[in-house]
Amino acid sequence: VSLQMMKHAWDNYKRYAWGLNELKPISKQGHSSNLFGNIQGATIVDALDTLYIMEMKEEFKEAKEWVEKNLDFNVNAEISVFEVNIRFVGGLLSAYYLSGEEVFRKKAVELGEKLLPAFNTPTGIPWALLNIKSGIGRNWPWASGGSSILAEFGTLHLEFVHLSHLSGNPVFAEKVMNIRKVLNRLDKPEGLYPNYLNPSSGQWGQHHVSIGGLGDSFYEYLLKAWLMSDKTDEDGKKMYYDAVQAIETHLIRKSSGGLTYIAEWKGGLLEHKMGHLTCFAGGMFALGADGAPSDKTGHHIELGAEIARTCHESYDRTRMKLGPEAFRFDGGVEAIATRQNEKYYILRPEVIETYMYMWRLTHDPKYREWGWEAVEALEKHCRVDGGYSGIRDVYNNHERHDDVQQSFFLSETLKYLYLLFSEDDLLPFEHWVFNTEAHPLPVLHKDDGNKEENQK
Ligand code: DMJ
Repeated sequence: VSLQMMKHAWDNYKRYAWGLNELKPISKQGHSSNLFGNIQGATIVDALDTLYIMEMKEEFKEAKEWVEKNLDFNVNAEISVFEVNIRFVGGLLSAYYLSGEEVFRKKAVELGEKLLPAFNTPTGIPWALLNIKSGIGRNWPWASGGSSILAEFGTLHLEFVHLSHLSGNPVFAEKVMNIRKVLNRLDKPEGLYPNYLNPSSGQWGQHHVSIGGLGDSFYEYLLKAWLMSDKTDEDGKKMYYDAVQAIETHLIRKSSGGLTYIAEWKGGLLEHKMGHLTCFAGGMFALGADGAPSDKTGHHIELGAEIARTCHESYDRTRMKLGPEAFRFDGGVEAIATRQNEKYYILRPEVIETYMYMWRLTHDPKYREWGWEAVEALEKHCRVDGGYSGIRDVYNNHERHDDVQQSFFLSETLKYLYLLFSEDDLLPFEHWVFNTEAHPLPVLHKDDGNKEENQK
């Protein structure tokens, strides 16, 4: 089924928005997001590995040809370093590792080089935004006193380690190792990492902590850096398990109805709200169970299972059986969005992602059942003639579509669904880690460097 869904999403993108970043499936035209500046083709690059994995050979071939001829980074564009890294660098790296086609390696390294000026700050903590022509960077104007964002500068590690590996140029890995160093020198309030860090002063901004937006994939990349290093990156390991400990103590709570959730922390006060983005953490906790002290393994799996259950409830308690952007545990509600501007669903993957991890790690059939419920809801409410669209209010009887087919729907949501219903030996966890945009990257074994050398 996810293959049919992919075909519908891809064919319509191809028909109405080919070469542009994303598709507007209702108005049947291209959608451009300023996150990618003038870099074009986000959907193509994000979808490459999904096409490959699903064995959509024709489509993969036409996507590759587009990359060869048209993917161009010599543009005057201000881009989000984080978004371009996870979608474009990550997408190109995976396409290279899966297919072995040199063009993807070349483009990934070329783009990586374009991103390097973002690290020209007094501390080496990169800017959020970068003009890839002039090399001038800056931060989001709304981010606490000129701060960089934890989930942005903390989500470069996996890709940059691979860029060094594939280019033979150590500079990429050095840049991300330095981020670690800066973080390790800082005092952390209650052992927690605030979402904001000023790249000039090297001091934290506001003490807001989140495992959802602004924080999320920083934690994910600590764990995955350790896994991707064939479990040799002890620093990454320690930082991850220490962080989880602090998160459990200060952010994880149980509702009176028995649902475990992860709240947001604002200078010591809890906001009892959990984002859809935060739901990825169920899969993360379960994936990290193995490396936890042996008396804690079961506990980390259990935590993953509880987060999966809570997130499933957030879907089940809506009219459309699709989860809202954020749900609350206060004012008499549990796992329900109470604010109008938190009731939308934009084809995000995190809940299905967690089902996929939980399925692989426990084989409890309920995760496939829950995944199937999501498929049915997507088909019923998000599928339109011209592709798939997000929904403005999942509690409403009638769909009001937002008219965007997000590129992560093809790279993540559909890929995780496909994996949920595939055998475990398709991209096994021993050999692959998924970047935060679901692009698989191989685990690097100690002798990998030599092997590459031998092949040359
Ligand atoms: C994706 O780009 C990535 O999963 C990122 O980590 C968070 N936001 C979207 C999907 O919701």
